[in-house]
Amino acid sequence: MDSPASTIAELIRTEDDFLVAAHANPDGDALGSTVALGHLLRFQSKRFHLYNYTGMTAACDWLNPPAPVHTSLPSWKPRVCFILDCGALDRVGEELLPALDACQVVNVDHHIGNPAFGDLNWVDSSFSAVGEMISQLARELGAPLQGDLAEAVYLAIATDTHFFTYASATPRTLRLAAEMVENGLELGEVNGKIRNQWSLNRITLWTRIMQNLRLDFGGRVAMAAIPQELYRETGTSSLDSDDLVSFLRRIRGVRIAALLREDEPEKIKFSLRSQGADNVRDIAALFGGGGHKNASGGTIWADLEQAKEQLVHTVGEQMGFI
Ligand SMILES: [Mn+2]
Repeated sequence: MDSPASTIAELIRTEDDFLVAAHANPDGDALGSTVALGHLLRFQSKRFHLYNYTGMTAACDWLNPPAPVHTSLPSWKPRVCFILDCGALDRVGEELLPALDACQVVNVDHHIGNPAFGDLNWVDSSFSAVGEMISQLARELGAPLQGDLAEAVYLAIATDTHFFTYASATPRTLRLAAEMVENGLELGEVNGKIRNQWSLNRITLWTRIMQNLRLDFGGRVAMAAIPQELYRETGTSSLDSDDLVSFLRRIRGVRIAALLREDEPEKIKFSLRSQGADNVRDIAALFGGGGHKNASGGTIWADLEQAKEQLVHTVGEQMGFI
């Protein structure tokens, strides 16, 4: 049987008029894989439209996409729509959803629990990032992993593995990175472009959050919370608290790190991080959430204080700390 990568590569060769979308409020993998796939479609001389509901982020404005990443749909009708890095279809945003009926949907994702919403589904949680999956399409299509394509793939894998510190970075991921470095990717330069993007406002936000973090169960659980007004007060957005939950894990002895974010007064988003055998996906699932074994999240419908108590209690119970 053909591998999913060869099936999709064949679709790219034989079809035309592609739309490429990833989840709104894109992270490095969403943008990196969108841009990388764009390079492959350019390489194949196809008509394509790169799309993101909320658009490119300022932190990634150094990327060189083959065409702009639009926040609106094309004037022409796409025949094939790639949906990248979306564990659930609604993450692409409400604008694209109605347009998908008219095209062939190709779902490329690495989230456990992806419901295979595409006409063609390549869902494989063994990949560190969707960008790593796109690199396999590049191989199938004979596109060299170098230059702007390599930078986009590297952005995806480096950010989703937190610079190769998560167990999701496999030998295959590291070989891919090594190959791109052999092909001329400048690690010092590209890591600087990815990492050195903080604003002073972001530092202020992190300082304010850290002042109120709490440790429970003898320091095995670290938890921080972000009230809605804190973003306003510090001139930041939720993108500025992106990696904070991983940072909490750096406290010695912490096994589970939790971050809660008040989106609306009774709508609290939470993220959990762990390491090794400590499974936070199962904990998130108890709240209707999902994700990966060591990185998960979900929503708690309660006020911020109640949500904190519910989450810390559930974590303690599931981990056997109580
Ligand atoms: Mn991803």
